[in-house]
Amino acid sequence: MLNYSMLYPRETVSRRVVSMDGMWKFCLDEKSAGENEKWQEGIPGKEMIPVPASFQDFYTEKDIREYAGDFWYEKDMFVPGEWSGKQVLLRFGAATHRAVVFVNGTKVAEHEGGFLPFCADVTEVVRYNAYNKVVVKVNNELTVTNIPCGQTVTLPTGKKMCKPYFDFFNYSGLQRSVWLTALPKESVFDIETVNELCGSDAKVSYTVKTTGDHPVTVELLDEEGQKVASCEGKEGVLEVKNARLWKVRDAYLYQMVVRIMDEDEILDEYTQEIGIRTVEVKGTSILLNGEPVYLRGFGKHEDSDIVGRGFNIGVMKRDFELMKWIGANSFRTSHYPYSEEIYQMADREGFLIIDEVPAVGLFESLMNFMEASTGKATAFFEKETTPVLLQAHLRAVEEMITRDKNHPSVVAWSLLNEPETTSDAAVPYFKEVFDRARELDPQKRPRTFALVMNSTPDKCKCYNFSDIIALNRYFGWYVSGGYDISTAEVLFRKEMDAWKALNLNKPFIFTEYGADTLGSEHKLPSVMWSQEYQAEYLKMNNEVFDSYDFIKGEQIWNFADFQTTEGIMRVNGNKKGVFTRQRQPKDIAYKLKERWESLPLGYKN
Ligand code: BDP
Repeated sequence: MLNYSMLYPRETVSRRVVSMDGMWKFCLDEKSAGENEKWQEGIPGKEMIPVPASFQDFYTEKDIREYAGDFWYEKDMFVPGEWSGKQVLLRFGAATHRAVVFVNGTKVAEHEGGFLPFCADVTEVVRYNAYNKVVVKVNNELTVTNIPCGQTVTLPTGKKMCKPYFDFFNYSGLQRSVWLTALPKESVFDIETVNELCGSDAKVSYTVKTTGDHPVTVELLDEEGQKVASCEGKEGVLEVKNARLWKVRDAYLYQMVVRIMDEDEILDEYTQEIGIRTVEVKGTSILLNGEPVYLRGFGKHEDSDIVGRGFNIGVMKRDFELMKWIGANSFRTSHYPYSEEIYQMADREGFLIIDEVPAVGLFESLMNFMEASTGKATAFFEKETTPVLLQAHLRAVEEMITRDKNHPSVVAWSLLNEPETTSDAAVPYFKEVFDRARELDPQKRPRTFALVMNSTPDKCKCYNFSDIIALNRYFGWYVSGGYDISTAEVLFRKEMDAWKALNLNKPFIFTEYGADTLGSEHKLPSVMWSQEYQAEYLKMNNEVFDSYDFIKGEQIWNFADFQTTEGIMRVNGNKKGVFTRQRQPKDIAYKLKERWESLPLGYKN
């Protein structure tokens, strides 16, 4: 179990939250000498940088953008005197890929993994009613013992360079919000809920964990703030008469008010937003509240100009507006869990999320996209380091599910993206990851992973772990592109026929399909990279999707153009976006809108 609470910071009668976002001091540590030089007590120089943001795209020096190694942040924080006697925590939304946190020179936390939150308990080290110095040492090197996987090499110049086994830029830093919070000594630590529908009523079973023994009460409020159910005890069932269900693009949220009581006194209060809905897989159907849904939407990235992977509230808003405009109902958080605010927005807007752990690059290749269909084998799960990687992976699964389990928008867990599944060694690894997810999720949501093109029905040893089979397929792009698209279609149908013949009785979805397209290029007749070709590619793929009843969803790659490592296969980034990186539509967006708006929610059921 995690030794810190994953609950999102909220102010209530008993809790205080102060944002630490803004300008922080910043310094690169090329020689990794910071700790010896006592930077934990204060970092050198006067350079300032915004938080949250990736550090890379602010600067004009290529050496900074491509920097691999340690880098440091520093900020002074005032801790109010009236907080003495409370539990004081520093909470980082994420530090990519690993961090050590110091307060007033003392180490207070260490965390591995760049896309999930962690807390430092600073109760004993802070000075009250005074300023305190927070220093964070972050490191962005890629390894094969942590996810996402890659290498870090040393160039002849002596500089280190990251070589990702994945296709997105290795943005890093304090990319999400930092908070200073004060909790009562006895506090709510974790909340779990499970929904059951009974006619027009619903039962919400809950479990609350606290840090003490005082009794717990729970109230459920509707959107008008009216109490609709209540219960006592750390475990119980809230009986909701005439429950308003959380539905696709028609969300309804209840507030669950959890209190720790000492007689009439409230020791702690926490409010958790929940939606009442069920999700399950039955035969080849994905059911929400017992009704079939067909997924239409995107694989996305947290990626935008200037701030890179930094959480950007404006970009988030624009992305949801575009997804509504185009008639999408879902997205996958490829290839890492996103900022918590994005799930909150999806909860409100009624979008379905496939929540993905950062397990990408589990196939040894600097151009995974190019080698994905070559049949290449890299013995990825047979390395000496595999057990270490597995531990990091399991830990990320635990952090993700603990963080995201109460979001009604989260309807499935994606536990890996494009791993190497063709060797027997993958099987025990997969088993541990899939079992752990099942054990940790109180709602037992469907689990999946995205299959690379090498993972064909005859060669993949792991597809049976998935409750929903998710395919990443690029017929007509990496395979038989352009004028040869008719061959691509033949090969595509051949593969789908082979899946069909297996009779798996499971839903299939496409978690990736797409063609790189320059927003500036038109060509009649089409050539690859032109907007005309993107439309032809889409048409062929849609025809294949429509030919198989067991295909229950399509999430095109990608929502928007995004930054990658430079190279001959990428034109300043991956250009498979339906929208440009500036969030303007390419021509294909209008075609998708037409299709998605005309598909019924329960298409093919
Ligand atoms: C797949 C990856 C994705 C890439 C995409 C592509 O899952 O991250 O960006 O293909 O090549 O290999 O565009």
